[in-house]
Amino acid sequence: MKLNTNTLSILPKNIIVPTYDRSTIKTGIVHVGIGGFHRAHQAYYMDQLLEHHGLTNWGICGVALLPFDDKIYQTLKTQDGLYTLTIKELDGSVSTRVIGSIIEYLFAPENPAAVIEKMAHPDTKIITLTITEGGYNYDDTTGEFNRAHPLIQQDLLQPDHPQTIFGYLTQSFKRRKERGLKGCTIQSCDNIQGNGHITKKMVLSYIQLAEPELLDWVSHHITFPNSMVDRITPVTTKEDIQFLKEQTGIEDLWPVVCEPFHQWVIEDEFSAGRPPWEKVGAQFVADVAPYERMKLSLLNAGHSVVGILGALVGYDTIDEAVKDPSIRSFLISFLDEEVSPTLGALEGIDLSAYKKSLIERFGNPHIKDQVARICSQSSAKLPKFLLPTPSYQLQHNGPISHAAFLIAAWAIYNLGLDEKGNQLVIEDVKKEALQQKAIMAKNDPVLFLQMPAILGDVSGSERFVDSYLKAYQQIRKFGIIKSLVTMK
Ligand code: CS2
Repeated sequence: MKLNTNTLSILPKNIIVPTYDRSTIKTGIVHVGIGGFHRAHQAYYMDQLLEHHGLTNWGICGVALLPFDDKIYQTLKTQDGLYTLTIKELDGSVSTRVIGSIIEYLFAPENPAAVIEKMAHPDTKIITLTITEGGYNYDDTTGEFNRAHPLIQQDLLQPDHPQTIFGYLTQSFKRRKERGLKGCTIQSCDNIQGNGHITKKMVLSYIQLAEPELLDWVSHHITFPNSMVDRITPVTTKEDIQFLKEQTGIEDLWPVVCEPFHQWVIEDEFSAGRPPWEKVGAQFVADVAPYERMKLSLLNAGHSVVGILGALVGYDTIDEAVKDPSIRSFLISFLDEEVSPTLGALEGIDLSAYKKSLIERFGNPHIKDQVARICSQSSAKLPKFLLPTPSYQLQHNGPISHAAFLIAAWAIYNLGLDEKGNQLVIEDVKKEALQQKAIMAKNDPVLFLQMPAILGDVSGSERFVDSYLKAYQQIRKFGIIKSLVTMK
């Protein structure tokens, strides 16, 4: 049975479906980046609110921004914005629901004017973003906006046909100002420390180049709250599509599978109002920074550790890799000895319980989170997730050997083969440069560290370099698992 509005009422009884009248819901949120994560997280929270709290102003308009986002746009169009979310518990039990909160969808490359208008529409109160860690277009060392990016240059030349989020937002702000409309909130839902601050800085940097006379209006009418988002959502596989069909009879072109855990911690700075997300479990706090630090440097960096080491050993999924005793104990000592001391006060949070639950979540064998997904775009992820830890530890004369080991493993990973000799699937915008450095490093390992835009200041530390060199030689000589044992 194909999934769409007409088939909703005849789906099997054990499938939870929206009972609210979707045709009466207005769009209050424009979301850019309708990938798996958004559909497992924010769209899920919104669906809960629409279902249980009778709101009618907060439907989502999903925007597919990039040409290769065509597939998700076509899927949503075919299915009237509906899709299934299957939650797989640790004990193997499974529940499936249809999410109805995405009411509209637009494909930016096909109709940029419609996207600008939607963003500028008076009913649009919030524009939320999941544009990936690399999507904010800043240099990881300087923290400054990369104005030389070719798409940024094109947006400056062709403001009415933008290709980047910066071009779109600027045009929509301009229209709001010209029409005497109120402002709105831009809310990043990506994994970046201070994601609201970064978004603000990058958007203002672009506006400074494109429409400097708009800066004053933006600073008075637009807010950029920080938030921490969390729910492990693997890439959808053919098996997921097949499983859904076999179990429920539903043919969903792009279902989403995720873990049961979800968390959303948000700063309450919404210039044009917001949905009462706290009614469905979101936390509003004055300062999200400690929560972000905790999540990024334990969960996301922990993921990279398990992913990169696991890839080299030849594991395909995160649960297999984290169940390897050597990888697991390396992860635990990294989190306990190197990361935890950097986190500062975390009021009301039981850190050991949080770390324990992380290991359990990584080990969920039913969601089959892919090592390849975790390792993808590591050149954008490591500077945000992992490197702040050794950076802090170097300043405080603390331990850095696990972080250095991981960077050595990453240098070897970029050679493109696992230890069984199988080709690694490396997805990274900087793939070629990384591979070149990795090859050069075979003769002189320190050369891999000479990538300041990715590795920042750690490569300037003699202590870090020594530890990296030691790990590099060991891994090349004995392989990952034996080298991990020597770390104990
Ligand atoms: C992962 C995240 O992409 C990654 O490297 O660590 O996607 C992670 O699964 C989410 O942030 C969980 O909230």
